[in-house]
Amino acid sequence: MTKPYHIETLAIHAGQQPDPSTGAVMTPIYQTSTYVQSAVGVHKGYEYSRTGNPTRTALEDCLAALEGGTHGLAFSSGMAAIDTVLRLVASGEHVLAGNDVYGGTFRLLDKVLKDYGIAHSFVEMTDLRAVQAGLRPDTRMVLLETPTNPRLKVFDIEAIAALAHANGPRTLVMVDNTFATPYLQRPLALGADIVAHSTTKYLGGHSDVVGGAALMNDEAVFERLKFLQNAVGAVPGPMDCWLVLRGLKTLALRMDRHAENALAVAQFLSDHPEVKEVIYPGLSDHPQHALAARQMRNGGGMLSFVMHGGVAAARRVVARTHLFALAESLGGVESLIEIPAAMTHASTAGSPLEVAPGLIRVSVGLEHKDDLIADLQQALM
Ligand code: P1T
Repeated sequence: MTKPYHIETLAIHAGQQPDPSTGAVMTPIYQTSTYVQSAVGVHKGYEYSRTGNPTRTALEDCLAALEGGTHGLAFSSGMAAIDTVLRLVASGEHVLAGNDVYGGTFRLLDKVLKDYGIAHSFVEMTDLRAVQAGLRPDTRMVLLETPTNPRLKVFDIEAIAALAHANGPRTLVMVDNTFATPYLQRPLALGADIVAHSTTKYLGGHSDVVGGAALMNDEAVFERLKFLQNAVGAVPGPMDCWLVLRGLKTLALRMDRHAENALAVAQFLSDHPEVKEVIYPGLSDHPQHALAARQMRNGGGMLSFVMHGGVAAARRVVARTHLFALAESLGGVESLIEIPAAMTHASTAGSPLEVAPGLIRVSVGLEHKDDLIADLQQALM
């Protein structure tokens, strides 16, 4: 049912039909580890829930449809999804990554995979010449987030995918679409080979589940990743799949309001005398605003800012907000605030990806924007 429907409709229906045995309109939570076989190897398509589970299948099909992919795989976390995709890279091969990524992705490359003979380098992907110069004959994977976590850089997916594919047939492009979601941007249509997600964030949308996903079109890539998903085993349980499915139904509504609120908060912060810099792709002074306007439906719900008063002022602000909870993660209905250098990105300390200690990151939620602005106003005083 992919082709003729808009993403709002796919988010509610793709992969989901009324349950054939009961008529239940909502996908049941198939809380089972195994499935009966009428004779050895004769079954209804499911043998064991690490390999496949009907609630998970519904989520995988829905997420694939939203990203415009033919195949989807769900994982137990965003890191599990990224780790499994990176197992396409063999020892002796290279990963070229953008120079701003989630701290866990940096840690996986720098503190885990390096020890297994997988090399990596980070480049400034707003500079296409740097991308070109960073590609090597042994580059198997180009990995980027856009907008990036936490600096909200916007990278040109189409141009980077073209450079990567010109490097040779083995070079694949993985875009972590967690910040934008398929409602704002669809990397597969722009040339990416694989889209990765932390479904913990906007896709689940309610801060009540940890999950991940990988979506793609290429049959051979899917078959290998499906094999790895089963062999490695980082699969989500049916209840977690159901929570993400439930969250997805309101994705379009939520993302429009997240962006409306984030723009209002970004404009308020930009006008505030104590604020030195605001980074939000939806503001016209963002360095890649024109690209963001072309590549994304709106500016999204994430922004970062820096106070004139530096680290001390930043720590004071995050301790004084009431509606914005001081917490890691993002993408839920409630607003969150954090200091990446000390929290989500602590693993980058001492590396070229180290985040400035005074940078404040905000996940703008769905509360009334006037209440959010008033909360920041009193915290900044
Ligand atoms: O937390 P998990 O579901 O494993 O997802 C990891 C991940 C992957 N990619 C991006 C862009 C992410 O932001 C994350 C998780 N990020 C946070 C927890 C955070 O607060 O930034």
